[in-house]
Amino acid sequence: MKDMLSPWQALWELLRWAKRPFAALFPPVLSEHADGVDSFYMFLVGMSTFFSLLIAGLIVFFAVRYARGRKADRTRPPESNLVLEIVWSTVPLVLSVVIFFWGARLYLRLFTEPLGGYGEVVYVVGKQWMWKVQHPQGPMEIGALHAPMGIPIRLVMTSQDVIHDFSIPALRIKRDVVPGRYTSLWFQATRTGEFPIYCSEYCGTLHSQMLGKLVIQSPAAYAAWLAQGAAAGTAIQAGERLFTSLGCGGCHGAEGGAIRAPQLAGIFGRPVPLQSDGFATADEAYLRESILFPGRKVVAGYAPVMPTFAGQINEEQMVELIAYLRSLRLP
Ligand code: HEC
Ligand SMILES: [Cu+2]
Repeated sequence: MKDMLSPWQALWELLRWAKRPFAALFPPVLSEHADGVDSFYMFLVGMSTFFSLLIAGLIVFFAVRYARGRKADRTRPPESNLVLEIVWSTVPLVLSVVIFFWGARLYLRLFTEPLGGYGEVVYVVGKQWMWKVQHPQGPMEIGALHAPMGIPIRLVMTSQDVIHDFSIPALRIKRDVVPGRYTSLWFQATRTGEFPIYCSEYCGTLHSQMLGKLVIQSPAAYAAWLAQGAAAGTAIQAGERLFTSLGCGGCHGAEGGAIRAPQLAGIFGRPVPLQSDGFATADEAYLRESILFPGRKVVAGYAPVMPTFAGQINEEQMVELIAYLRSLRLP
């Protein structure tokens, strides 16, 4: 029994084998997720092909067999067939349930934090017509995303203007990038190389030129690249400069200013008690809202005196501020 494949594994092996001749038609496969998506796709195409051929074949078969003038038995037309009805109800039911759970599994994995957490968070800001990528501990890149192989990378994305869509075919991932909110994706590349990035939401005149390249490096090469870029200034450093120049430190400073304001060290990921009862989790969306619309969620025990910074900070500066706040650890 031990050496036998489970039905699931057998199906998996069959799909793997069936995918091979079509590999040239697909983008390169850069992650386990991409491989899983392809298997699912092959299953759907295979199933549709099977039933299309079956139905087309039966149409032709019956058309020929019962064509006018043909000698066929037309005396006892069947009125019902219980077995047939059960079969044609059960088979589609089972198949649609399989499709649902298989698809849901792929989808959920894409939106659930991997065991062991993310290795790094990278901020992506889309704007007409380019991708700006901010590495908290490294440089800002335009139209490129460097990432290490074998490490789960989380992308936190937003747009400066209209809706864009960050799409990396080799990873089989894409997601809308929407002004005014953060969306995220994650991936773990299984090999090194360069792969195209596209915008796949029509976003104006130069949409077709809103391209980028994903550069997957070995962890050592990536660390070297990051360190070299960091020399020219990191997102965290830019965020710290903004924190000073916008006067945030006047209230949130370590010594405490004239106005009592919450300590921001260690804030990221923490539950924050709110004046209006309940808690908010200090994630990227909460920090952004706290800075642009401080009145919406007031921290319990503080007066709503923080001024709004809406209109003073663009989305790139916002992710720099967030990267900085995120880097503040409790002493
Ligand atoms: C005039 C003083 C003042 C200034 C300037 C100020 N803040 Fe605040 N901030 C507050 C106060 C008071 C609160 C708590 C009440 C509230 O939630 O609005 C707060 C709340 C916050 C929170 C939520 C904290 C928590 O514990 O959940 C964040 C994040 C924040 N500020 C960031 C900033 C940043 C970034 C800047 C600069 C761009 C800034 N603040 C400038 C007074 C200030
Ligand atoms: Cu776009």
